[in-house]
Amino acid sequence: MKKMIAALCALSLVTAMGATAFAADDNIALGKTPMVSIENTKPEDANGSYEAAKALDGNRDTRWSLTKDDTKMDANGVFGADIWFGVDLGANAKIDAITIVWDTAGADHSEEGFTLQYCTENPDSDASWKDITLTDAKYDQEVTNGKNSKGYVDELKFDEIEARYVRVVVHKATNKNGEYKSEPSIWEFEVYGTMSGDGATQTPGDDTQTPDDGKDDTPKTGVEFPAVVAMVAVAAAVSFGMARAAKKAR
Ligand SMILES: [Ca+2]
Repeated sequence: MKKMIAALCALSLVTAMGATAFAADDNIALGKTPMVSIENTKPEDANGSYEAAKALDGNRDTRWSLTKDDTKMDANGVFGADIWFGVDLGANAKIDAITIVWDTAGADHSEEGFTLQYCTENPDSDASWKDITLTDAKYDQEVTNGKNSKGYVDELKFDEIEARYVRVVVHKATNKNGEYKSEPSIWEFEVYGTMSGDGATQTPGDDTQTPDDGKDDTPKTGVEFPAVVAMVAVAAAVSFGMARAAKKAR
């Protein structure tokens, strides 16, 4: 019993620290709530499923993807214009870098291919979103993810801003010359910074911005689980102490 309590206490301490101790270079989008402009209809296949949460799961071998049918031509003949993918960080955060690991298919991953935007409230209104001005950027760095899947990494830096909602708006889902048309797809969308104040706590139930909140969308990090573990550990320790005290008293 003593060992179990000690283990529970140690686990609760470690998990609680993990939930609240943010360093400046943490990916604070990890496990947060995804936001997308159109619902995903790409069916599960041998490589898994493609819901939006797959671009926030910390695994560069799982991805969010639309289908070619989802990706329409707009009135100006631009394929895939204004499709966006984003994240609700759950609270305001100070951020200064975003890394996008694109799939080989889909959007133009270069400077002209997309815009980063942010806001602190009212994400349903386009008027809320402001463009992020980059101060440094490295585009199209080819990488191999697991299972030999290829990706292109864009490392994007900017002066620190405060934001709760962050998104990448795709201008066209083609290559640089507009020749190859394919659906936008992102292996991983990483946002670097620190949560403001008590922002480590994700707003409970605030998933209204997630059109595709499917079965696997549940954020994989957050404070709810450590909090429960801590409460169980404390309760166990208290009851154990009381039992010992009662035993001594006898
Ligand atoms: Ca992933």
